[in-house]
Amino acid sequence: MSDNKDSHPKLHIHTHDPDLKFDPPKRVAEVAHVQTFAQYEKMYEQSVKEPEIFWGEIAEQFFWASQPTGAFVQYNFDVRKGPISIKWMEGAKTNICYNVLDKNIEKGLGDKIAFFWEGNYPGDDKKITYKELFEEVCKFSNVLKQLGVKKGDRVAMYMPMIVELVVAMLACARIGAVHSIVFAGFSAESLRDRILDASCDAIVTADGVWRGPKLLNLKAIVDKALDFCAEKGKPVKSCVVVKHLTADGDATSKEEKGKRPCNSLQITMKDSRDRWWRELMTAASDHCDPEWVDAEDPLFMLYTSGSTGKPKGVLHTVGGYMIYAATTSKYSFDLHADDVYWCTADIGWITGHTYVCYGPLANGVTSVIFEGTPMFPDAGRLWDVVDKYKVTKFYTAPTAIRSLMKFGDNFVTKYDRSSLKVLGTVGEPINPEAWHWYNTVVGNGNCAVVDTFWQTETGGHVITPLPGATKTKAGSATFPFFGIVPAILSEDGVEVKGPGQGYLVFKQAWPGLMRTVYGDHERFETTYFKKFPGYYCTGDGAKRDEEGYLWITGRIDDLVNVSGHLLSTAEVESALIEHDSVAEAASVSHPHSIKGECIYCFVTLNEGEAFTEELSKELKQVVREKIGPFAQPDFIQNAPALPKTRSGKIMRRILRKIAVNDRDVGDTSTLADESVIDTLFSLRCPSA
Ligand code: 6R9
Repeated sequence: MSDNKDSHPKLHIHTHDPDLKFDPPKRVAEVAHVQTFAQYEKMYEQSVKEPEIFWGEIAEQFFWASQPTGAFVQYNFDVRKGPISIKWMEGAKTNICYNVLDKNIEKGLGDKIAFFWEGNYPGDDKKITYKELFEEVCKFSNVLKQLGVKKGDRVAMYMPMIVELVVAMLACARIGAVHSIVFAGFSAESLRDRILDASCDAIVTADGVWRGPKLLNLKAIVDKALDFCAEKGKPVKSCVVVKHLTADGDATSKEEKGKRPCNSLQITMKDSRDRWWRELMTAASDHCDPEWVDAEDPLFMLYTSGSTGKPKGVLHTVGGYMIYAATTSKYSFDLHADDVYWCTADIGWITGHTYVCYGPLANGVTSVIFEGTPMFPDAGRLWDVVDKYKVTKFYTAPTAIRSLMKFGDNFVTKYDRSSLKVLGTVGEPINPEAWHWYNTVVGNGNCAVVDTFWQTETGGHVITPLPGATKTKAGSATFPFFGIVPAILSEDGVEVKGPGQGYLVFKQAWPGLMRTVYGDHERFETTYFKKFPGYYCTGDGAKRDEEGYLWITGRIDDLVNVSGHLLSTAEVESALIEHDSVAEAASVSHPHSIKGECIYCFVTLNEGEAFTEELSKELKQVVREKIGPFAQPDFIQNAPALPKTRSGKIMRRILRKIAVNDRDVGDTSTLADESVIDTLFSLRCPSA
C-alpha cells in the first residue's frame, strides 16, 4: 500500500454525495464581478432574451472602426430552412490585436507585465510588458508583410510555448492574416496535412524544444513536412525560425537535460525559404497600423480531430470570438486588474488560444506562459510556479490533476498556495475524487473550483460555474454561461425537461461559436446540425439533476448499453477512481452475447500498487455497489498507461479495439505515446 492512501483519507467523506454543494468562498464572492446567483440569473436572462443588448453593451467596451451594417446578430441553426449561418456584427470593422494591445496601452497598462514566461527548466524565465509585446508584434507584422503575407492568407505555426508564439499570432491578427497553429508534438505527416488543407504560404517555427527531459527538433519535423508539401506541388514559400535552444555565440557549456542552450541540436536552413526570426526582427520597424477587418472576417483556424475521420479546420471569426473570449475570461475566472493568471494549456489547443492568449490579454491581466510539463523536474513543478509568481487564478486539465494525485500531497503542500483563489478545469469530465483533491489539497478548501465545459467549436466556456456566484457540486459543470441555451435531447430528438439524461445541444447562437469547417461547409452542417435540426449538437452527453445542475457524461460514442441500461463511461470510471489503489481508469463497451454490451475497464494504479486478481474482484464490486449490479464490469485489465491524445483526452476508440483484440486500431497520429498500445495488448484479459 502506498503512502498516498493515508495522505488524503478525508476525500472519502464527500465522494458519495453528488448533491453536496460548495458555497463560493467568501473572499472570492466579496470582490467578484457577479456576487450572487440571483445576479447571475438576471444577467443570464437578458443575455438569452435580448442578446443584441447584452452583447451590444459588452461590444461597446471594444474599439470598432465602424458599426455593423445590418442586424447585430443573424443566424440560422435549422438545415431545413437553408444553409447554416452565424453572423455577429457583420459590417463592423475592428482589429483584435489593436483591442488587446494598443487599447490597453492607451489605458495606461503599457508597463504592466503581460506575460511571465517560465521555461522548461526551473530558473529559465523572462517577462514582457504590454508595451514590449506591442513593439514585438508590430515588428513581426512588418516581417510578415515583407514576406508577402496579406489579409486573408493563412500562416501555419508549429512552436513551443514561448512568447514568440503569442507575438506571431497577434501579428497575424494585426494584418488580417489567419493563423493555423499546429501543436508542436504532431508528426510531420499531421503537420503536412494541416498545412495543405489550409494552403498556408508561410510557417513560423523554432529550432527545438525541451519537453521535460525530452528533446524535440522541431525544425527537422517542419523540414520533413515542407518537403512533402513541395513534392505535392504546393510549396510553402517562407519559414521563419526562432532560435530558442541553440546558442548564438559561444556554446561550450556542458549540455544538461531540459536546459538551454542545447548544442546537440542540428538545424539546417534552406536558403531560399528559411529565415531566422531574430535577423528579420532586427531589420523591421516597430510601427505597423492595424488592418481594420470585418467582424466576420476569419481570425484563425484550428484543427480538431474528433474520434474518426480527417481533422476539421474549425474556423473562428474576429468580432464574435473577441467579445466571447474576453467575457468568458472575465466572468469564469473572475479576472481583476491585480490577478496573476495561469492557464497551463498549450497554445496549440483551443484552451491556449482563448485562455492563454486572447482572453487574458483582452482583460489586461498578467499571465504566466509555461513551456514545461507538470512532472519536470518533479511532480511539484506546478505548485512551485504558483508560489513563484503568486498565481491567483489557475486553470488546468483533469488529466494533470489525476496524474499528480498519484504522487501524494507532499509535492503540493510543500509550496505556498495561499495566493490561489480560483481553480479551473477543462478537457474532460472531472471525476469527484479528483475534484475534491483539487479543492481540498491544492486549494486548501478556500478556492472556487470551476469546471468549465466547452469545445474548440464553441470558442469559449459554455457551461461553467461563476466563482463568486455559483454553488458547485463535485464533478458538475453546473449552469450555462451568458448567451447559452442548453437542452438535453433523447435519441429521437425530444427535449428532456427537468431531470434526465441525453444529448447535450444548444438552441441559439452565441458570439464565440465556430462559423464553418474551413473549406467544407457541408461537413460543418453534417457534423453539428443534421442529427437534430434546429440545434447545435455537441456530441457530448449530459445529465440534469433535480436541482437543474448539468453534468457532462462524456462523448456520446462512449456510452455503454448494458442489458438496455444506458451508462456513461464517466460514471463507471469515477466509481473506479474512488478506490484507493486506482489513479486513472477508462471503461469501454465490449460485445456480450447475452447483455448486448458489457463493460471492459482499464485501470492505472497508484505508485507502488500491484495489480492482482483480488483487486480486480474488489473493483468490480465497487462499481456494482456504487452504480448498481447491472453496471458491474465483466473485465478489468491493468493499464500502466492509457492511450491519450496530446491534449490529454483518453482515446476510448483505441481501447475498444484492444478489448476485442483487434489490432486494426486506426489512426493513432494524435496519440501522445503510441507505445502504450502494444503494452495494453500484451496485458489484455485473455477471456474477453
Ligand atoms: C476545451 C476543449 C472538447 C471536448 C468536449 C468534451 C470534453 C471539455 C469538459 C469536457 C466534461 C468538461 N470536455 N471540457 N467534458 N467536462 N469541463 O477541451 O476543447 O479539445 O475541442 O474538446 O472535451 O467531450 O466535447 P476540445
